[in-house]
Amino acid sequence: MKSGYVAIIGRTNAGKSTLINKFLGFKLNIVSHKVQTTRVNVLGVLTEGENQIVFIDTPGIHRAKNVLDKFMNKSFRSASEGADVVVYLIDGSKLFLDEEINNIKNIIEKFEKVIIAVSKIDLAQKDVLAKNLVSLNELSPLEIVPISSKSGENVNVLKQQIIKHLPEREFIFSSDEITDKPVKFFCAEIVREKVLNFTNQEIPHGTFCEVVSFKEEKNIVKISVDIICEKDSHKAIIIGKGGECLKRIGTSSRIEIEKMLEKKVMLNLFVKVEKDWRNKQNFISANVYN
Ligand SMILES: Nc1nc2c(ncn2[C@@H]2O[C@H](COP(=O)(O)OP(=O)(O)OP(=O)(O)O)[C@@H](O)[C@H]2O)c(=O)[nH]1
Ligand SMILES: [Mg+2]
Repeated sequence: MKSGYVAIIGRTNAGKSTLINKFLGFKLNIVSHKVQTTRVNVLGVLTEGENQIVFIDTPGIHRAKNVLDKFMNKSFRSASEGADVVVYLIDGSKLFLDEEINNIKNIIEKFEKVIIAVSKIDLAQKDVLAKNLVSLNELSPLEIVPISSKSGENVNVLKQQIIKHLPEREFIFSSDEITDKPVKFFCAEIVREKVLNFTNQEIPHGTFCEVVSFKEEKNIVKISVDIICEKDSHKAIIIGKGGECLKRIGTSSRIEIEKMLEKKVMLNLFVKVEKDWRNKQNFISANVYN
């Protein structure tokens, strides 16, 4: 029997959450083409036969500009420290920067078991991918696996490599568990994903969503979610002309939450302003990381 924690780390937008969803075979984590989508560590448990992989989705590594960023960067470090295997995911479709190669070198020195996965190979031009793979030559991870979560190429190979390096251990979670987070967390995340999809510029990054009420009735679940943003002008954009934007966020969130809960949902959204919340330590500790 093998079981262990596997931290998936890497820069923002490398495709970490997409990869974990692909491993699990369903959408657990929210994903977007915008940077800094994932904000907290989320466990995704994959139990297959005698093996259990507990994936830790982490916020992408990025330069900290505010208190929230610092929290996010701490998350990937704590995930790596508690992990049996660390998978560093790097976007293979763009030429690797020396700075990132140095980062990976440090991670390989610091942690015992590091696998490098080169992502988005479906997008990568052949010469770019070839150059990228050459620039990894000087590193000595356990394995280097080029993958695509989109086409599925080598995702199984990566899974087998991860299992190879897992410790012999009883399962950490029971085999029917899939995550450490409550359903309310995922409801709020789905709404935040739609805000990311339907708004632009700095608005999505300054938005925080919270389920304030969750009432399960016989045939319907009634859910209220607060969308908290940083400025009155942002609130106006999220609501949109005649409430159009909020309506789109609401409809698309409701459809996805209904799919997740397998039940009809009535979703109420409220947009609120908490000025500069990303720099308020108390607000972040009390809300985002509780
Ligand atoms: N073509 C292609 N796109 C991908 C692949 N993997 C991820 N993407 C896209 O890359 C973008 C970022 O994906 P995420 O999974 O949100 O990236 P992340 O690393 O979790 O990002 P953060 O949470 O911000 O750290 C999304 O638009 C994905 O659809 C892939 O293998 N191929
Ligand atoms: Mg993510």
